[in-house]
Amino acid sequence: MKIQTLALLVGVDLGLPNFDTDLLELGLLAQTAGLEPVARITCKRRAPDAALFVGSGKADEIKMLALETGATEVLFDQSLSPAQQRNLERHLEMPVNDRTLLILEIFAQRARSHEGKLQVELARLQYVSTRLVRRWSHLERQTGGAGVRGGPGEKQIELDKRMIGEAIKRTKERLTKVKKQRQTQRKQRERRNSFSVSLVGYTNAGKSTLFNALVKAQSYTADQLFATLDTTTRQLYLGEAGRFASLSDTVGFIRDLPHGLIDAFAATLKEAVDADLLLHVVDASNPEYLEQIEQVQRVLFEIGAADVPQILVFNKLDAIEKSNHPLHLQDKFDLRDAFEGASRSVERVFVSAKSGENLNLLRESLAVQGSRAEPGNSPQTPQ
Ligand SMILES: Nc1nc2c(ncn2[C@@H]2O[C@H](COP(=O)(O)OP(=O)(O)OP(=O)(O)O)[C@@H](O)[C@H]2O)c(=O)[nH]1
Ligand SMILES: [Mg+2]
Repeated sequence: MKIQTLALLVGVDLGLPNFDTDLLELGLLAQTAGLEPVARITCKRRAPDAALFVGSGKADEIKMLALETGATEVLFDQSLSPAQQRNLERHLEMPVNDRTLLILEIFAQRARSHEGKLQVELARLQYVSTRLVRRWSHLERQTGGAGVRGGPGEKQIELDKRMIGEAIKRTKERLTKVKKQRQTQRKQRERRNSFSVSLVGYTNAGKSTLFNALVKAQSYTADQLFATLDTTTRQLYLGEAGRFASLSDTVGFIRDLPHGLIDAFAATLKEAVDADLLLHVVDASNPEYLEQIEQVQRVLFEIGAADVPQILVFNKLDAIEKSNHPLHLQDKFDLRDAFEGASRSVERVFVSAKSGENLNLLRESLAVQGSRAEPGNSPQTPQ
């Protein structure tokens, strides 16, 4: 039987927007990474303490709470500097990690394709190069050391910066090679000339569930964050438009994605959103849905995909109380209401990917967009 590490969650309110009072997302990230959250503690500070991030009184309180609840690891919702993390570990006498590391860890566990694994490995090496490698050892034990990380963590303590630097260089070279191969494959795909649609959205919004419902494929879905990392593409017939669309399921977005991962996944994401149409899936039952739309729009903006035609799919209609159901299941949504950098309104459709409710409405919209995109360009038309 696998013994789960019990984790104590800590949130420090520095007066920044998006402070998660209940540490719900951190808890879900912890669970996804295989840890069990047993207690939560939050505090307010004007600025982080240079040495411990929190004050020493608070640090003592955290230690007490860990002892009381049996927690053997502490997780911070905010990013810790290497020095703060080290000092905290010394003070609390247990591993201390942050949100960034959790996300890296989940990506490492989830990556399946060769390219995905290399990308995560690169992000991990870059993260590790600024810190003691020791922090990885407990996670390695927990996941049985399998997967991308390879060798045992303890030995890696001896890895000096130069060796990590060399590993970074090698990984980059391998990535370049894999990318070249993929580009060739992609060119072949492009020749098929289908209308390309990509699902994007905050992690856990229901992209894979919708993907499956639309193409009746089996894409991995789970009530976990980042269940999907690799892009999957399937053909979808748009009856009314008389043509095929290629539908791609992609990695989910999240606030404060670690920088290494943004760089690592930017290329994959950019390719995924290099589509004729984006289906931006939103968990409409989540109280934070507006912020989640903002995060997604921001990333799309940053990777230059702000102007790609978009349909907002407000998913999980079945999970919204009947009294809160919208009057119209199809309307316009002004993206500026969620993200100030946006500049347009887009079509919005309410659906339930789970029950299938209103998926016909979405299919109709897809067909309309599909026939609009390249008039007269049916799949039979040779290029
Ligand atoms: N109630 C309800 N739950 C849904 C619906 N669609 C998806 N879910 C649930 O939401 C959770 C996440 O669904 P996924 O399809 O894995 O979400 P995703 O956006 O692909 O997530 P990542 O791949 O992790 O980014 C799962 O537990 C689904 O069963 C829906 O229409 N209604
Ligand atoms: Mg998914």
